[in-house]
Amino acid sequence: MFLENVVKHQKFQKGEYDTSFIDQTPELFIFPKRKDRGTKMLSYIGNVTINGFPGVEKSKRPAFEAPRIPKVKHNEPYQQGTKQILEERGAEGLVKWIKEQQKVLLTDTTFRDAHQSLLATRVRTTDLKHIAEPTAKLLPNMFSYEMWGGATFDVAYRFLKEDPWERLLTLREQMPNVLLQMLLRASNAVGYKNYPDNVIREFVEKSAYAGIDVFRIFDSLNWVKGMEVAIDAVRQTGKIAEAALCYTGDISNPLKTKYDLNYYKSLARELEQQGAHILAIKDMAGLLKPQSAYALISELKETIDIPVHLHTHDTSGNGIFTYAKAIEAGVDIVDVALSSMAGLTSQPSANSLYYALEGTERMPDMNIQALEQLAHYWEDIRKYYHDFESGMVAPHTEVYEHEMPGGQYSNLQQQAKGVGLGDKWDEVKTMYSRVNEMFGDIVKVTPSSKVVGDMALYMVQNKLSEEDVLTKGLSLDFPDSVVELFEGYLGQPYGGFPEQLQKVILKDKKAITVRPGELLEDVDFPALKEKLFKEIGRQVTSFDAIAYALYPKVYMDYIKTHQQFGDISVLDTPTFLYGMELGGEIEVEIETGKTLIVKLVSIGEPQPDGTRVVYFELNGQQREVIIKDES
Ligand code: 3PY
Ligand code: ZN
Repeated sequence: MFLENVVKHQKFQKGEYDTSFIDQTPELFIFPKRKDRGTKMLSYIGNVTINGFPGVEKSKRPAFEAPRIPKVKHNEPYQQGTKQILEERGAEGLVKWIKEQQKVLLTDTTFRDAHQSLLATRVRTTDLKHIAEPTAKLLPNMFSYEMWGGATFDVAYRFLKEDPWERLLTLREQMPNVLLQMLLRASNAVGYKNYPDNVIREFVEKSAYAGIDVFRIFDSLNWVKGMEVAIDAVRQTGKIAEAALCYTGDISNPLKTKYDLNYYKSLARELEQQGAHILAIKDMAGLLKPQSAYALISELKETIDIPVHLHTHDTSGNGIFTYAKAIEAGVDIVDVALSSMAGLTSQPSANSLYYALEGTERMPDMNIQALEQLAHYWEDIRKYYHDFESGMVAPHTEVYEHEMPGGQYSNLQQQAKGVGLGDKWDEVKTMYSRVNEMFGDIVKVTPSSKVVGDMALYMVQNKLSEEDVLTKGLSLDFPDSVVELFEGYLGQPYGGFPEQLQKVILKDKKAITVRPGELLEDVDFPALKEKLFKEIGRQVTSFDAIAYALYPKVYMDYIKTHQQFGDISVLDTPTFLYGMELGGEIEVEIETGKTLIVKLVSIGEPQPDGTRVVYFELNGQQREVIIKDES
């Protein structure tokens, strides 16, 4: 199979290969699934049917309608889009093209931030795959599709037990005409801590190779030094380095002076000098008010020469108004989500923006019927993931007080429940903003936002006030994430750390002020691959090696699940999350043209050793699996 992959590969056929061919072509090592996959899959289905899925209420499988997939002609070619502009004119040519556009351009975040913010990042590749081609064919005029990075990488391995690289390769194939975009946490890559420079470079190179065109790069403290390596790595690949300033505070509030217009202007200048092709304003909590958006965008357009791309969250309900003002002020690109995946902690709705701008000269080039049809699909898909919804059902203006990012709200709420503070959620939110003040009013976005959240939970749990922290701090064991922040391992905050607090948190530890990457030793990838090869007993791709370098434990747990159950990413989502009903039948396409028909026949009574026999039919043949009943 490997040889077959090699000889069929475009580069091989064109003779464009040398000794680096195999190393640079890691997808060749994605091997066909193992032979006993039928039984392994039945074990998974039996297990989830009996024991349920973490985070999903164990109940009867709801009756879901088949999702409405808009029909597009598979054989018809894709309309050319921004991807071809990048390929033909290069990064600088694409930037020039953006600046020439009169209409506002759009990025659709439905495949990434929308579900990260509404559904705890749980949307699976199969649900993205089924709508990828219709999306790219029906909305070929999008600037980009944000579909990777942020929390999706970790969640894919950790909870969905699927390979995020396969997601990227699959979507790239199905969406060849529009730029694909990812969110990169600069030196934190797609993780929660700083990684060695060569891990960042390797990650960027392989992501670009696998299909990412636009890298939105941000530092969780707006520390430009922490973004240098990532920006440079992206520029080296010929792709688009979109450097973000994270918006916090309120430029129109005269009492909030730390992050004022001048702060953002000089940050934008620095990012442009650092090599950004595009400037992103990353309003991760949705704090940018309409009039402030007008002021900020107008000033930035005067200050820098690169295009400006605005990202917000609609938590307060003011998102469309903010975009209208930003568009009036000349913003080049804005982020939206399809209506059924928009609003609340997600992005403002593309469908609403269409009507808000109808008839104006900056009206974006999009087809409202296409938006509505695609939104139907997502309306159906969203139901599968109901148990991961945050429970927020109405605009939440308290966000202007607590400043919690859209993607953090439901996560912190879960974390609070996990430590028994579910009934103290209001207190936790208030404490979150008090901790922010105590930390010196820092930028809060992954991972710095997580540190603020950890400290807020710690203080509520231990009934501590700010004064207690300062007076009793030397005898307190603060959460590791808090210590690391104050040690400087996430970088340096604007204005520095509050000194007295830093002393009690660090005790006798020393803080660093240099870029953490300068102190971290490079990962020896060949040695890592060899070690991993011994552990997992199969060829190790560069993709596997990066995943292991970023999250060794999460990656190894994923491998174990894979060994136990095989490739469960091929299961439909209702079966994956809820299992099967007695007498139910499903079809599973395990590879193109090869389908298994699975019927759940009966479930035996629990045995004294706590197991049950689950009886299936697999393509008409009786099969049984033994499952441990965890209840
Ligand atoms: C992430 O880092 O995942 C974010 O979405 C931050 O806003
Ligand atoms: Zn966001």
